[in-house]
Parts: sequence; C-alpha cells; structure tokens
Amino acid sequence: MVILVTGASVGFGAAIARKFAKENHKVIALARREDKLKELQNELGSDKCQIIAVDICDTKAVKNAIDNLRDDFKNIDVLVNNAGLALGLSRAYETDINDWERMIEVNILSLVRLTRMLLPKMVENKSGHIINIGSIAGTYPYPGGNIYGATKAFVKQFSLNLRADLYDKSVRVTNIEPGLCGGSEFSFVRFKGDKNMVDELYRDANPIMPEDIAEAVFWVATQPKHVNINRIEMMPTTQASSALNVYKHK
Ligand code: 8X3
Repeated sequence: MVILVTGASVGFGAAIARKFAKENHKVIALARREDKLKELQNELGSDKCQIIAVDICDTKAVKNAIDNLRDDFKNIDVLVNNAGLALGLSRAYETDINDWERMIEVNILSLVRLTRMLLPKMVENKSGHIINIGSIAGTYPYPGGNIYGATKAFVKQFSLNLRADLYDKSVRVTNIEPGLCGGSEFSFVRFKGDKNMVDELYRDANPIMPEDIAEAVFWVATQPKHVNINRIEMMPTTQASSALNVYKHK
C-alpha cells in the first residue's frame, strides 16, 4: 500500500510512518519541518519513504507536491489525516480568538481540503481509505476544550458522513479517537512551551503512546476489504470522562 500521513515529522505521524514502512508499505510523509522529515526518510529509506515538506494549510503547495510524486508513490491507498493541534486550555470567554481560528484552519480546513483532493482518485480506483485522527475531545466536553473539542466533533461527523457518500464506492473511512497521549508535541504546543504544565499533566499518568495509535491505524487499514471500522476510541487506563460539574451559588 501507499500511505500519505500528514503531520509526519514527530509524534503520532512519525510513529504511523514507521509502522507502515516496517510492514513493507510505502509512506509519503508530509509536514512542515524538512529537517525532521529528512531524518525520518534516512531512517526508513527513500524506496519506502517520500517526503513532502510543506505547510498543510498551503493548499496549492500540497497539491503541487502530490501531483509531482514519484511514479511508485502516485497511487495513494490510504490517507491518514493526522495533522492537527490544540492551542491553549483557557475558558471560552478568555481564549485568544487567533488560537481558535488556527485550530479551525488546521484541524478542519486543511483536513477537508486534502481529503477532497484525494477522494476522486480513490473513488475512480474503487479502493481507498481515509483515516482521520480525531480525539476523545470530540465526544466528551471538558473545561478549556471548547474549540479543540468542536473541531474534533467535526472530524467525527465528517468521517461518518463520508461513509454515507462512499458506502457504494469501496472506499473506507475511519476515525481514530485518542485520549491522553504522551511522546508527542501535542501538549507542549497546547501549553505553548510551558514545560512545567506538560510535566504536571503526564506525571504518573501512564498515557497511551504514539506507537499505540500507530498500531490502531495499521489494524484498521489492514482489515479485509469488506470490513470498515467506523471509529476507535482509545484512552489510557488512567483516564475517564469527567463527572458532570454543578456550580453552587452561595
Ligand atoms: C487530545 C486528547 O485527552 O487531551 O486529543 O483531550 S485530550
């Protein structure tokens, strides 16, 4: 198979790229940071890994790179929409509107554009798989999850609606919904580089790891063709959805 993974320079994306390459599939690794992508390519080998160093939000550059892929990488079987981010954990009335817009731009707009770009060929080939990396935040609300959770709820519903359009086209769609995950830059980005907050969050939490996500992605992609896994929701054993809050007026 040929797999295109976005946000592939570190974390989930790099783990997914490693897993598929290890299982002898070809990986197109897309991300902004060329140095990180080159390291990954050196590790996996250029016969197994092609890199696209672009900003996922630059649709023209993404399209241009995809149109110019090496012949043996041209036929993309699986798109893993992994690129995404959370910015801040402030209450909705205090948050920075630019953070909200950025999350909508990356988590929704860039995902939608790339999916729309690749879908026609999958439909024409009567084969393909869109694997979205959603989040438990798309199902369970929590304070400060506001727009991040809403973007992931979008991704969940978009995945289900894609299924409705593709059930007769042999193209599969899956939403993988992880909870607290370590070993990635996710929380570092969310807390804007505040290492103490990151350390505090993960201390003694035994979170799931990028390799756990990669296993789930690989599993859904390698099910028999007649099987579509709609959703996988995964949390560390130490995490659960929170109790409902009741504020008591004094
Ligand atoms: C991130 C998972 O638990 O931080 O998608 O909301 S969580």
